[in-house]
Amino acid sequence: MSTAKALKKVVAAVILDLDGTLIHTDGILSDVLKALLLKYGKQWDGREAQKIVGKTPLEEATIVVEDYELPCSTDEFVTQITPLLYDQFCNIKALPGANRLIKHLSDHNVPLALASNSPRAYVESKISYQQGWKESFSVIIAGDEVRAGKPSPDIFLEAAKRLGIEPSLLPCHRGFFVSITGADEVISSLLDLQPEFWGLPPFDDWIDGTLPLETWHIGGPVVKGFGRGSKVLGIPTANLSTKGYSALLSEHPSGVYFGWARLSTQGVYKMVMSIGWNPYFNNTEKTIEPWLLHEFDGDFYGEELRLVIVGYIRPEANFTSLESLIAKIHEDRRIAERALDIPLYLKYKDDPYLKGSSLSTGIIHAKDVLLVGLPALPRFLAGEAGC
Ligand code: ADP
Ligand code: RBF
Ligand code: MG
Repeated sequence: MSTAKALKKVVAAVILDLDGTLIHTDGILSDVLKALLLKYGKQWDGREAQKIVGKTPLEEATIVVEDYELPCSTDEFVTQITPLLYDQFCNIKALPGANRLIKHLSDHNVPLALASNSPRAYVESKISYQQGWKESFSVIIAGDEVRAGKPSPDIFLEAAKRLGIEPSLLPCHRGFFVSITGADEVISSLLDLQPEFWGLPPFDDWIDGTLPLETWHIGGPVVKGFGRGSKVLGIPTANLSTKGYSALLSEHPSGVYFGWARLSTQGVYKMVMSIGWNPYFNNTEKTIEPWLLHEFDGDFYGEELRLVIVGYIRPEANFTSLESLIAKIHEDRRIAERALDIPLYLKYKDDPYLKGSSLSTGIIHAKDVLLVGLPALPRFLAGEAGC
């Protein structure tokens, strides 16, 4: 029996985290905190966003009240922020890959639980705006339904109990933990999760090395980059400024994408692009770098460039040599070039955004996906789930 088949037999359930895993909560949380802190004459600088996503309201309030030295108690802060948050839950977007994962697991009858540190009422409200989610989870467990929230294992133990599975199969004992923060498998987004790696049914929506996405747009004048695309790699990239795109960039994960590009005076071209930190070069800034798959006579800095992103190829990676980075980018080019001839992707060559006048935008990160009931781990997530 293959390892995957052997694993499949022992997968009992999947437990998913909500905030930052399935939904993009940072955005609304930042907006609400910004508005509330202004009332206290303070300016929200966004640094705490990562620190507080996934915490209980009281934990969140404690961090903000202390960090910003607010003249109110944490309870008062919770009372003030709660209605503001409720008003915004309808605006929280599902993270890329979330709907796909939930539908896939539920179509394959994999028992699914949602375990969130948020209070029950928040969880119910947040997921009520996400179509089909409530019915997909056989167990929903919230922070106020257990003695201690994550990182304590209580919430997982309770989820296991309600799912009717052996607590010994939990990650804190024998299962696996998939996370962006360091675990058995570290992924930068749900788009990179390979269920078959964990003995779960594989996704069947990849087409010739590409994953179709709900399209999103980005545009602006071509700006100067580090000047090494053409010079060092022989691969020119028409960089777009990330200014004004922070929400979009926090919503979509770093990685290699492809789609169509319009240069205002020249036409529409196939493109493959990298969004991220360029780990090979250790950049300290995120860049948006489309490579237009066409030979141009010269540069076109300053010209307006619009992109419609139609699919995903792979996460950003580091490489042991410049040659292997270049070879991989050329492989990305071949994949994109071929895929864009498929009607599914070809049709977006006519996307109104490429012609229209308004510049709108539309980017992930996954945190914790708990795969319960897999065999013992060689290396365990000490501290991750508090076990
Ligand atoms: P920089 O670091 O300034 O972005 P690059 O070497 O990556 O430098 O790219 C330089 C410029 O090359 C782009 O901004 C664009 O004006 C031009 N260019 C020429 N051909 C292409 C192409 N096929 N795709 C993208 N940019 C191109
Ligand atoms: N840089 C990386 O460090 N890792 C990558 O995986 C990576 N993939 C890329 C894929 C494509 C399609 C393109 C166009 C660029 C990629 N780059 C990657 C970015 C490359 O390092 C960058 O364009 C140059 O450093 C020029 O700034
Ligand atoms: Mg460039």
